[in-house]
Amino acid sequence: MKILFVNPACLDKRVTSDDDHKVVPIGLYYMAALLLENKFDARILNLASPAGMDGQKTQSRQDSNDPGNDPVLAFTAVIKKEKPDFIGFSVTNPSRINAQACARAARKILPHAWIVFGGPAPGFLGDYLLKTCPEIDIIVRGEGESTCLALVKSIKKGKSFKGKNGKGIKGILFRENNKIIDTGPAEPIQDLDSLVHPSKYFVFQHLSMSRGCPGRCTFCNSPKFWGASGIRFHSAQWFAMEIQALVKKGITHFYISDDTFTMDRDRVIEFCGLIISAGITITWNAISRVDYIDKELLSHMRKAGCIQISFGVESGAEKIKKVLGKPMSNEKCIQAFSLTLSHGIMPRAYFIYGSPGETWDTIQESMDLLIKLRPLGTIFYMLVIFPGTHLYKYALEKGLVTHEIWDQNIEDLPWFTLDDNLDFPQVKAFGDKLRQTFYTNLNQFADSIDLVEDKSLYPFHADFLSRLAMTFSHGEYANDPRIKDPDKIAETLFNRSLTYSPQPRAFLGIAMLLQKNKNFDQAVTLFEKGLDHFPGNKDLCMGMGICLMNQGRFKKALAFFTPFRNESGMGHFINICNSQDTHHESRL
Ligand code: B12
Ligand code: SF4
Repeated sequence: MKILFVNPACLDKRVTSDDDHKVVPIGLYYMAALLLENKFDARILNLASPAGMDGQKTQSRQDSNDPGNDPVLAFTAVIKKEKPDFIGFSVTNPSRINAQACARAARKILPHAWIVFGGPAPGFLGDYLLKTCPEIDIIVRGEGESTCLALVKSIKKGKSFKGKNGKGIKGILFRENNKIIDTGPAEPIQDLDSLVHPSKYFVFQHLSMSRGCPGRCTFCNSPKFWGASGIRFHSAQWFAMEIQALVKKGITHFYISDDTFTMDRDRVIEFCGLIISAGITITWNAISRVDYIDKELLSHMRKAGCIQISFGVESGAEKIKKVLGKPMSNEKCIQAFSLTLSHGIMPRAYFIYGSPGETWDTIQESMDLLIKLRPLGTIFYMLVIFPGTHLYKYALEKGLVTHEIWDQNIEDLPWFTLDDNLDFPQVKAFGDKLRQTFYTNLNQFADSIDLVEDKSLYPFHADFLSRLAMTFSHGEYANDPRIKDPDKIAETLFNRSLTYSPQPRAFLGIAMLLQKNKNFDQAVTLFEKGLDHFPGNKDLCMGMGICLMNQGRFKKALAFFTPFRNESGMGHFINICNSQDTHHESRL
């Protein structure tokens, strides 16, 4: 029996534009790994990425001959070739339109294939999707592994998953005699470690240690999705093993996607200890809440490779925080941001604007808080509401919306469209003002970083400052017109980095800035210093080689390139050096 799991694209325009929409949901890896372990033929097709996420057994759109930019065409090409018996879509609200289009196409091409929808959108819109999309056979609600395995097994044996008198497989919805049958919630998997390690079969960067969240934010459906039976965790050992397996497959940076990663601090400390004692060099980002952070925890996290923590701050106005169900005080947020930053971890703030009751006064309060938080990264979201959230329920009850809204070609539902006191130009202006406040103050935030005086953290401070400097000199902040003199900020940060510990990225960064200003002699001196500390470092050798080429010293440059002659791109530099007249150089 052939199973094809599909990550459908969000609305088409986003397909190639935003990396966040190309990620295969971790849940698909869990389910596919479980089925593979049970000797089923399971694959994953990523329609959200033209390039594809290419873990083994993951099929990208490019594999499918002629995907072009149309995910539905790419999908049909794959199913015509593969002829799966069971097609399982992982569906979010933004991807439901493409998922439905694929389901329609699949029904025509493979009339007998089972078409199954699971994931966040079907979790709360199951009835609606079954009513409006006759091509869907089954909706899986909530956690998928046990339900999916049971379904596939029963289909393979030709047994009915429907059962009699409602005794079918739990956790599903289906049609029978023009009625929708709901078998009720499935038993949550209590021991997450009993699941097959997805890394056994796939390669990926997003992963999570827990399922569920202690929060009750009114705009979020995650706690409800993962069930009332409480939060469940992988053991620290299982999770560390998963990371180590992925490191062996070449991954060095991870996105730890737990809703609130640090809610069980002792487990996180144990996990960090395992990573540190394994001696692997990795970096990772996490998401947490400002009331689940303390010094000891942060110190462990930093030493285990954590370089960024995102916190949902949402607003600086008490009135808005109340509406959003975020009880954390501004003081608590400020403390958490300063503590995180002081450990050399980049604190990133999520803000929401356009909430019920939002005015220029509440936006001003958010801006005031933003300045006090001094975040080094931010994401500003316009409030959108999804089924399964408290705010959506409120809107249904007040008659502001019906499920039929999802007939429209929209990814999500911005709150302002339901609110007489708000409109798009105003809400957009709120967002623009918040972003402007962040970017125009960012140089000051970067200038005033206060790091803890803990010698064991000095190499990590050096790493942090030089990483941040790179975002100003070459990364995300380098070409943003709202940021004043990013090279100057970068230079200061690189120099500060070197006061903590020698750091190849800092030597390289300063030398590159010097080169940019045609200050080749000083750049060479700095490369030499860097190479004294890190002999044979590839980036420093490359930089030195290029700098020497700029000085016309090709023969000398060649000596820095040749040890890396087999690396991609190096041949180009070697050829240039070889083709130059080196007689001239000997006189230099
Ligand atoms: C990490 C994360 C991301 C990451 C990685 C995304 C990814 N593709 O995994 C990034 C940052 C890239 C991201 C992006 C976005 N995300 Co996001 N994300 C999450 C988060 C925090 C964790 C996801 C996760 O790993 N869960 C753990 C795994 C095990 O669960 P899972 O993948 O959902 O799979 C399980 C079940 O859903 C089910 N299942 C899933 N698919 C299928 C398919 C079948 C056939 C079956 C049987 C079962 C099944 O079984 C799986 C195993 O138990 C969730 C919240 C949450 N805690 O779930 C939000 C969440 C999924 N994201 C959300 C949103 C809105 C987005 C964005 C649209 C944000 C934006 N405005 O740009 C984008 C677009 C994503 C997309 N492709 O549609 C919403 C979706 C709401 C909705 N109703 O649609 C969520 C639920 C957050 C929220 N509470 O609002 N996200
Ligand atoms: S927004 Fe974050 S903290 Fe709030 S309930 Fe959702 S996952 Fe939990």
